[in-house]
Amino acid sequence: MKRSILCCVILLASGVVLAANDGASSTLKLSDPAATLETQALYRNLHKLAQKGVLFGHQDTLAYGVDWKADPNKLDSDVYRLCGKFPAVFGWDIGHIGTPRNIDGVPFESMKVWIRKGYEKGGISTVSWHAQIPGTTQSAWTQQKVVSRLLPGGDLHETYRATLDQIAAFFADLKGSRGEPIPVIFRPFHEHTGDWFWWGAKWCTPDEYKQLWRFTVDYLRKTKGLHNIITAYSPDRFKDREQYLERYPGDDCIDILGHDNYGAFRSLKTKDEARQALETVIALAEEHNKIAALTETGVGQGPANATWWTDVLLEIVKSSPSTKKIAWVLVWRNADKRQNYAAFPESATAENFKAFERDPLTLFLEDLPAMYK
Ligand code: BMA
Repeated sequence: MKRSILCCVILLASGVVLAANDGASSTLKLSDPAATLETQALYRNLHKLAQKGVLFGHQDTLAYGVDWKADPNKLDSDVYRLCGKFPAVFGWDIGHIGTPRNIDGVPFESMKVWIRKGYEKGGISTVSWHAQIPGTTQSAWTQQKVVSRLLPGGDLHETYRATLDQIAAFFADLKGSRGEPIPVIFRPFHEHTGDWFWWGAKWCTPDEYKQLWRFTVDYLRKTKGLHNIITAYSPDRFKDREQYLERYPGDDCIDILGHDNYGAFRSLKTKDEARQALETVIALAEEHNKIAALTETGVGQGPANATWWTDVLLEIVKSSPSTKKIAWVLVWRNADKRQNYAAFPESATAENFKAFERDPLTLFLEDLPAMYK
């Protein structure tokens, strides 16, 4: 057998191989061999777009903004109010799944409506999970060794399965107009290089962390039959590629090599660290035939950061040919006047954000080609 054919057969056996007809040398590989066609298309198109643009994302953008809450029957966003375009990537969080409202008060039923509307408009939804300790109301920030107890054989394993059943029901309810499952990017157990969450590095071994991921993904895919899930791994700040990969669950489990980084993106004082972090994530994504993303970043929208969008964020993203290949950047939520990461009409960063939007590199919802075909 020719080496190239053999190679192809091996790849086909371990995941969905998506030919990348965009000049990229790699063969893109989605971890779910049974991913739906729309999920495969989204992954392929995200990779293709990443070669020429950077999608802008915002957490909870459709649900509320500074001083307002949305009506689920219409689409609104601080970003839209300011520049007339919506983010291309919609961030959501399923913390407090199993109750009517998420960790930040967003009703789960409304969240489903917004995910459906976002999809109909051609946008992309990514779902993080500030998970309470399963079966309890103890928050994600509970610093306690609990991961091993959730794994098969652990005393909380059945409880964990029940929580995953609730998540599976939420994902299964996301259907497009033809009844097709809506692809979503699932980003649980994030920032695990820190020790602030119960799944953080201090509270479980690398093996336990990987097992938690692998059990979760297998359960959603194989037991619950969900094939509309693209997974994102997102360490917080890391010192080198070894630390980035130390808890990586594997190419057959993960699709997006993400990174959460607020600290190094605050100002140009840490530009080198931020650039190197992006370069590492992008190089690793290329080596693993995956997609790289800056899954969380941002600063407050006050006068001290008036030109942050172009002079810091874009400056870092454009700092090398490699860094420009980050598929998206997502900024966190606009909770109120004190906690806000996207510009809004009265914010000190408003004019600069418009320049960021006009930059040819940035892509908003209205700039996207069809992502699901
Ligand atoms: C944090 C803050 C909190 C929020 C949590 C989950 O970074 O925004 O206010 O509850 O994320 O979204």
